[in-house]
Amino acid sequence: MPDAEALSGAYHTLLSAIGEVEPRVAEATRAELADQRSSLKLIASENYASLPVLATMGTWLSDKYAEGTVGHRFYAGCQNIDTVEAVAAEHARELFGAEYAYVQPHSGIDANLVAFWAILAHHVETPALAEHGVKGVNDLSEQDWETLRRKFGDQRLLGMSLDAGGHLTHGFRPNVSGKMFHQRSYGTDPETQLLDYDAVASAAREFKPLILVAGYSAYPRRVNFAKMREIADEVGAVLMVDMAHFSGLVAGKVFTGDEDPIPHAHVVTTTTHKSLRGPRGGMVLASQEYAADVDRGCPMVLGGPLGNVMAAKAVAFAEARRPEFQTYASAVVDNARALAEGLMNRGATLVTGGTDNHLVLLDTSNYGLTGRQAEAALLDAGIVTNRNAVPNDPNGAWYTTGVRLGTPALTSRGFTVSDMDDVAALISDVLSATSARPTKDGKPGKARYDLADDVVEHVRTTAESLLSTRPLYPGLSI
Ligand code: DSN
Repeated sequence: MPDAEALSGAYHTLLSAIGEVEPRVAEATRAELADQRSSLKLIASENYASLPVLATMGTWLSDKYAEGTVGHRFYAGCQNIDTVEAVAAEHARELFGAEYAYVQPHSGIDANLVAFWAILAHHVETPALAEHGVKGVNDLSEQDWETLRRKFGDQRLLGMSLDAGGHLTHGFRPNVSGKMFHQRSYGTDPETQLLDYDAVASAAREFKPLILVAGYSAYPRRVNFAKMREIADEVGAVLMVDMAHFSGLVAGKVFTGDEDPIPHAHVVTTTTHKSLRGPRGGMVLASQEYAADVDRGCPMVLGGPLGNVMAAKAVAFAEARRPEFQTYASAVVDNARALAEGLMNRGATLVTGGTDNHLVLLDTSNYGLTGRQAEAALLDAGIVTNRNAVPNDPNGAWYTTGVRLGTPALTSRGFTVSDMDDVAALISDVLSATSARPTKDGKPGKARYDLADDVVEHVRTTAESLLSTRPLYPGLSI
């Protein structure tokens, strides 16, 4: 770690410079640190980046336009952006053992869009151009271009259903991916709530997708990517894995062999800020076969790459290549298991009956609460979570019947297995003491709830003492 005291001075100077221009922004920035320090952050998709990663984002690398790729830019003077992008990609390839890495995407959605277009380019556009004996789409006649456009819109994608833990970008209607593709979902076994590979295979045989998407944002178990590749190969599909949630566990060598998507998938996407603990952003990893098509990501679907964020990705990947990161990744999983056990020992029902990754999906119906009520009551007590649908959720995606809890952030703060049991006790105290408030016509309410002040007080005080032993950015006096 850098000298936090010296960095404190730098941050004070920075915040007063910001405050001279817009005090409300300086104040909100200070307040965010105070909030993060004083709450139990259990949002499975969040983390705390290191101070070097955060500091790397605040530089003039932000000021340069660099559309294109390393060495092939649409603007002059990109030599330094070339350096940071190449370093980030080199670290990413080494960290994940990938043939090719594209570090420009600004988010997970952007990374998925790049991947979708690369796959469409490779399997739809390139063959069409070859068939017409032309090099680019501009060389096609108007009629042939119309035919190609229809072909783009006629492709199929098979992904995990939202309530089983899939992600919106895996072909669902509220996202552009649902408008780009004909989509079908595979779910989980109704009894075990575990991924049913035979059901995935039958859906793939029947639907014959161009793209089989594996990966999740709320499934508390590991996936066998070797099996998913077998299914993709059998039906001639491209296997795309969205590892946004668990890329830190892949980087940290907790998910290896069949659970490591890199050797099995054609294309892998991720965010860089979740379990991977980097800056907010995205990335695509691919076999060499797809490299040229992925490289067209900007300006195909992305705006100008963020040089400062690519630099921060390079720093974060360098951190993740250190042996300590493997210790961290193992601790994330141990802590999730301890949290799950602590909750179940106190009577909670968890989707799939536990976890073997970084997250736990708690079914709130046991407490007579919707996910929304549980999320809000926990927040009152200083425990930050997010509501999440459970399989076949009777309350839909807005109110839901679950809360998702993840351990990457608290593990970064140094929380241990025994701390996680304390956290489970606090969650259980809050949910057991919360009751759903009925609506005016006496029906069970989905949003409002009652929670006694003394319970809030007790949980907040206990959480504060737990948090004080695991300070966020120790030594940083802001
Ligand atoms: N927002 C991320 C999550 O919370 O899982 C995924 O988009």
